[in-house]
Amino acid sequence: MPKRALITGITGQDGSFLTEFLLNKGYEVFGIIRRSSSFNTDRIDHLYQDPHEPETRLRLIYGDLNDSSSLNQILQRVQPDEIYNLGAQSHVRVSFDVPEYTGEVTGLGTVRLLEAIRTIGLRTKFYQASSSELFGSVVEVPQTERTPFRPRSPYGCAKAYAYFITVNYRESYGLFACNGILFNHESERRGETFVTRKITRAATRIKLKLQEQLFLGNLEARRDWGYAPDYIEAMWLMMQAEEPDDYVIATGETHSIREFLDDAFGYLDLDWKKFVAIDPRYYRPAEVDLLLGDATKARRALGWEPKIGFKELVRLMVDHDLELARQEKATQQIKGALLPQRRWGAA
Ligand code: NAP
Ligand code: G4F
Repeated sequence: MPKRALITGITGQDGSFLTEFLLNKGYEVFGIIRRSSSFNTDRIDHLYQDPHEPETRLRLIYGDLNDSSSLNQILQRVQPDEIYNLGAQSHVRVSFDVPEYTGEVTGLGTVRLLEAIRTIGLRTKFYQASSSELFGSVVEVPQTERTPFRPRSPYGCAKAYAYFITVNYRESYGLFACNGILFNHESERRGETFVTRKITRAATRIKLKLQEQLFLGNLEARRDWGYAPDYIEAMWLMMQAEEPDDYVIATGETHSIREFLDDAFGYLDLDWKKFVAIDPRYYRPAEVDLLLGDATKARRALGWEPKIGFKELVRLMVDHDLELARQEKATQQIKGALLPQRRWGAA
């Protein structure tokens, strides 16, 4: 019998890579999706098979982390061996605009799942997508599993609740539950309102004269950026360990937004200073200035280490987005219009 995994957040960056990873390992994968007025399965469409095919190993089910009854029904029906809770309102800047909603989805969504596991009596393993945002205004550099949490946003606070409730269910009910405290990880599938992808999309569109300017917020913040598929492997390794535990997953390198701009625009032979303007609406009421992780524990206990470094990450994202821009340019030449940068919202 193949193992069964249930993924919340399957339509997101990590959900899509995790689905590929688990299907390649022979798992049956069940994903919870939300109803949306437009298609929201772009990242997993290439994996979807005919649901009437007997060989189908990926199935999507409607549900929501804010809806306990849907979660209970799905868990009863699927009886998964492993649950990966990746679903979240995951945008830090947006969490200041919708703090209560972020608390519901990103914080309470976790206890809804854990309670469903407990009350049904499921013998499943549980992975919680914890975040380096927990460290917030950091009290030490680098950050490890022992570094105290000082979250700086409604998102960080919601993730702190989710982290501790996961530990609590492990300690109270003996559940195999682990927290992956993942530092920023990016890819060609990263959401376009996160800073790395916003930069690589804009730089490549500017290169092809599809866009004239890029509006950003704080350029001084520093992040420990890795490549998402490397981090997916770490999630799975945690779930295969003898005992459940919590792990920092990071590259051990930190870079500023400025350095990301240097590398992304530089790779395209462009000087970003000519194109980037500051728009204060992208500032956050409270900023996380510096993140730098120490993944020694994961390296020793799980044998995990990142394969893709900073420069390679920037290049692979730029290469991907340059191809997208070329396709866009071809369409534009037919339509004959210059599209501005999308500037809806504050992200
Ligand atoms: P993402 O691309 O923003 O994906 C978030 C996913 O959550 C989407 O599939 C989204 O569905 C789903 N979702 C949102 N609200 C939901 C709800 N009410 N019920 C069910 N699903 C809901 O995020 P990601 O980058 O893949 O990150 C995955 C997880 O890791 C998140 O929990 C994030 O907070 C955490 N994390 C990410 C990073 C990082 O650097 N990427 C680092 C640390 C932790 P729709 O497509 O329908 O919106
Ligand atoms: O790309 P970001 O929005 O990522 P952030 O806030 O670090 O959060 C991401 O990583 C967390 C892990 O630490 C995850 F838990 C979370 O779900 C998410 O995936 O912003 C990175 C930095 C910030 O300091 C921000 O102020 O970039 C700065 N920034 C500057 N201009 C900008 C912009 N960020 C965004 N999104 N948009 C800008 O225009």
